[in-house]
Amino acid sequence: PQPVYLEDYTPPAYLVDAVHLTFRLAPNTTRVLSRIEFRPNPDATSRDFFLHGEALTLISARINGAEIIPEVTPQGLSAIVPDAPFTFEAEVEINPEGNTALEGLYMSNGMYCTQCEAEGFRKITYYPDRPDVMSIFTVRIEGDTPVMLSNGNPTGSGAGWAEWHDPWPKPAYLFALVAGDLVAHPDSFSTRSGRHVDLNIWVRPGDEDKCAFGMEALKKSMAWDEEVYGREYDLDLFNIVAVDDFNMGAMENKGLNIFNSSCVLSTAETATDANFERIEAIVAHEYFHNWTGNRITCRDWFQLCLKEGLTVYRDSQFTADLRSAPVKRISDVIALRARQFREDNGPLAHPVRPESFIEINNFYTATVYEKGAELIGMLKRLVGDAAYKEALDLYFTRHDGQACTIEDWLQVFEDVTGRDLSQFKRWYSDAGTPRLHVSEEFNNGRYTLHFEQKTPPTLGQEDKQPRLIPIAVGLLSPNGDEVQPTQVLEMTEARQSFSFDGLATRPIPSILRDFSAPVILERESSNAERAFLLAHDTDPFNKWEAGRALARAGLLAMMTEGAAPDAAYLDAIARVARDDTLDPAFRALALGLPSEDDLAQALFDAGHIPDPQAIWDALETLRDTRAEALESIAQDLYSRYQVTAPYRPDPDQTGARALANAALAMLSRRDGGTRAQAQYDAADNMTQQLAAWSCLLQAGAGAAATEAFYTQWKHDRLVIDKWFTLQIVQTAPDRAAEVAETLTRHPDFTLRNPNRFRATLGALTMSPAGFHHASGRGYRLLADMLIRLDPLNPQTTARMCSAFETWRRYDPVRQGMIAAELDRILATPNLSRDTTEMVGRIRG
Ligand code: B3K
Ligand code: ZN
Repeated sequence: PQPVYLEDYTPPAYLVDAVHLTFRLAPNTTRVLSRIEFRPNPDATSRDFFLHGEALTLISARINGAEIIPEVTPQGLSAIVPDAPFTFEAEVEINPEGNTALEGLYMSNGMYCTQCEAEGFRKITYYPDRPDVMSIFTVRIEGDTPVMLSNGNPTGSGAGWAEWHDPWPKPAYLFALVAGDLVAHPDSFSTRSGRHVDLNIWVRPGDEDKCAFGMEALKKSMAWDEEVYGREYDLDLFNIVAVDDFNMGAMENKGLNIFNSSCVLSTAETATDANFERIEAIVAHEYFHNWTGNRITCRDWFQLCLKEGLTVYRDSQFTADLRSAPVKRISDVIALRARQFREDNGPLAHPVRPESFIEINNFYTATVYEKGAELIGMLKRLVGDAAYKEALDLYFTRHDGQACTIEDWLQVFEDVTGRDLSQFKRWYSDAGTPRLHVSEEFNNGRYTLHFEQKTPPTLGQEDKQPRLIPIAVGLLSPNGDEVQPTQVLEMTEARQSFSFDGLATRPIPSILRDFSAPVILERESSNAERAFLLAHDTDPFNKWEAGRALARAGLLAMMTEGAAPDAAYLDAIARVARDDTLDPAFRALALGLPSEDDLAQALFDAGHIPDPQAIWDALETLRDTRAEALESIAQDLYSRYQVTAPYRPDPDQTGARALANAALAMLSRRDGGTRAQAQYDAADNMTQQLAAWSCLLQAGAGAAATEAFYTQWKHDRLVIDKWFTLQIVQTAPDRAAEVAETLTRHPDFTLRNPNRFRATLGALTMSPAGFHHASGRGYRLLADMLIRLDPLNPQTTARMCSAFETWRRYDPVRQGMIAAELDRILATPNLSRDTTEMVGRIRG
């Protein structure tokens, strides 16, 4: 397969004014009749008529009513067409039941549903399947299912049929159809201009009681977008559907969002606090796409970050507003470093706006989404809140109804502020995470920070020009007072210095507050200074960061110098843990430790070859030592932060449970799991139940709970996913692959459900010491399973390949084993384009 290049973009040859679709649903033989009103695009550079189409059986085609015999290839259809507006009609047959790739029209538990982004519509019918072709859709569905839904508003229905009309022009990737035996959890919302909107969450019968929280999240999102961005909903109906078999989290189809059931269904008994937070964020994210993605969409898929970066940024703002802003920021940065920095630092590194791809589905990445969101945050910090608001208003008015580019996006900021953003644009075009080195000087009351930025070369991008980096800095005096409140320094040069005058003593700097830019800060520091910042920094992010750095430094010393667990860390963390003026959720985060993957990278950066088992051992030693040192504090926290009120997944209860369960994890290392067993037996919600079972497994006392959990929940797919995952992540490294392998033979394991695949194989890759075990068993198992999944579901297979992306940091023996597995995957006959591209890029 040939790559597609951004620079080759040309406007569509024909535009579509209207499209009528009729679906005659049947599991193996669905007929799709289309009538498409085309007109030549005055801006086109060619008059060739080509429609995308894949895995379609063409029954007949007509132009202006006359039957034609088009030229058909596996990619699509071409024909000779009039040099004037014309009507194209086609009838095709497709096989939803046989569609295991979950792209296009497919079936999940007897229910018809669609996933069209990015290029799935071409598996439904012949069409110019590109986001810059926007059109008005009218849809008729014929079938024997009780509920039949599509985008927009219902315009009629009867026995065996339903019709829908969406008045808003949209690209084909936002088309959706759902049909099945579904029940609704209904509600409604009045927009601030008085539009009455019916809201529904559609689920399989039996799941009605799992919708209330998702519905509240939807209403909060609708209100928030009006208040903060001035954006109202624009139809009389908003539907959400929960689907069990889904490749990702959810999809923002116009007026008919389709969700992975794991990202919308919840009850206190079946979902954890973390699940609730994620559901709230994803419901918001998909809803926010109505303006950032649907009303204003992308010109081409290279511009994906235009809608995804902005929408992720908007959903983080929403969560920060509803919950705790510092806790959200810290969690986002943990995730950014774990996924995006890792990606940016390896063979899959690519710019936020990529310049070429083979399979676009492989570019729904942490870089496009999460780094894309960081760029919006930086822009806002650079121009200020007021200008940001003005620029967004201009974006919405200027580009409503259009398919846009990053140039359009940056232009509104330039127009509003008069600033030249060409240097900032490098953040979109250059891959790699900048390293920001800083050193300090203090002379006669003048304190100077010398910065140097460098971005390592990435594939195809050897030399990188300096970027515009907003560096938020504050200064503390040695007694803990803030002598310089946060100020944003704008670094534009490769090396640049900034001075602060009139200081009585040498200050302690707090640099990159709130993580003001997605860079790696390199600075010589001491444990004393880190402990000082953990105690005194007024910036919650940097306060947390100081604790994290202290933990990391101690762990690295344990691994490279054979040092004992660091007393300074234990001391400092004890102080934080018992400081009741601090938010419990913050304290729970502060009690977290750097991940195994984070430590592997830190070792590698320091010139060592990481040993996954040694990393795991060091973490275990530190956890044991800490459990001993903090035992009485943990006892106190565990009893004081029990929630006695009825379960609510709100920030207060969530924070209290997080802290109490962090304490329980420490206590279980001392009491063999007695308290955990008691909590397990008494638990009336999944957060408490899962935390307790996790501690029991860790303490080696989980067997009974493992059985009880399965018996209690075997009827609930989403809870059983947790059952698969937790057993694997809580197994000691030498047995993790074995446990995972055994679970792939469990009767409840299936390759057909992406959630179950991720719950099992994804879980293995989340335990690096188990996955990278010296036996190579983890590598073999993953490769075996990817080879089996690929013919069924290329998208999920390809995504999961990124488990191997860090392979170059390991020793030659491990590298050899991984290379052999990658080659074995690549040598598989008929390997999908998705997986071929991913494994090829990783292998290098
Ligand atoms: N836009 C979809 C993702 C589609 C992924 C296609 N492989 C969900 C989202 O970002 O909201
Ligand atoms: Zn999105």
